[in-house]
Amino acid sequence: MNLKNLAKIVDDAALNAKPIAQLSLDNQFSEKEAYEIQANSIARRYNRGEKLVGVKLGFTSKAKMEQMGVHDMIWGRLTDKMLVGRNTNILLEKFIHPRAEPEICFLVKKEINKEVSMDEVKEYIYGVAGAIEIIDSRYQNFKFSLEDVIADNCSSAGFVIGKWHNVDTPIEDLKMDLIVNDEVVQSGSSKAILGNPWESVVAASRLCAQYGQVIKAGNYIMAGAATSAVYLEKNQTVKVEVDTLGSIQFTVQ
Ligand code: OOG
Ligand code: MG
Repeated sequence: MNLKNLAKIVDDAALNAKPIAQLSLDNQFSEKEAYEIQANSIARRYNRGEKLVGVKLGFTSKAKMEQMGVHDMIWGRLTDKMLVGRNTNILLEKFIHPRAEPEICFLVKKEINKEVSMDEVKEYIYGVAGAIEIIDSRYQNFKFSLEDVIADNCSSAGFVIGKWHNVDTPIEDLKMDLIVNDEVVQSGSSKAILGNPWESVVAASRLCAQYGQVIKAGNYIMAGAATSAVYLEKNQTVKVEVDTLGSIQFTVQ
């Protein structure tokens, strides 16, 4: 089994918006190898001119772990091409079967190149914002093992960031609603994210240090969803409202 070949398979699937069979059905690979596949697939994006702009965490809430049937936290990479502007349209045909989920995003102030503790984490962060993540598993029926989803860059496909707020803005227990065409379809609290979304920054620092990934100043860290994700359809207006952080929205065309 060649990890580079598997990386090409997931990358092509993302590029062409064509679903693939789970890699783990025909290949046995470890979690560590899954991260190598991810790194190789993202290297292909860098070769096409995409830039790393941050990292995301996945399965930081019970709601997400239960929805997807997995048991552990994962991390993936965000590139500039995935950043979606607020109030813009996304084209459904660019994705396979996209879903949206409510998140919190952090803007990094000081390079994170080691595991940081909860006591010092705020020194590394410039601001916090509400956010929406668009995930789009490259696997048929959005079904995968933990190794599969890691190899597939944790389903990352897009992210929309709300207005930035000061790092001292309380974010430990904010109501987070996912609203589609004026109907609340998911409702939760930021507390669902590891008990406190700041724990996601600590976890990102630990996981990235473990895999040798530096998180640079100016990069984003997506904390992971507070609720289950919902499928997107044409002509939807998708909005996330995060209590004092405000709302973020986009439309689907
Ligand atoms: C994997 C990505 C999980 C989150 O916020 O928990 C994730 C998936 O659900 O497809 O982004
Ligand atoms: Mg997410």
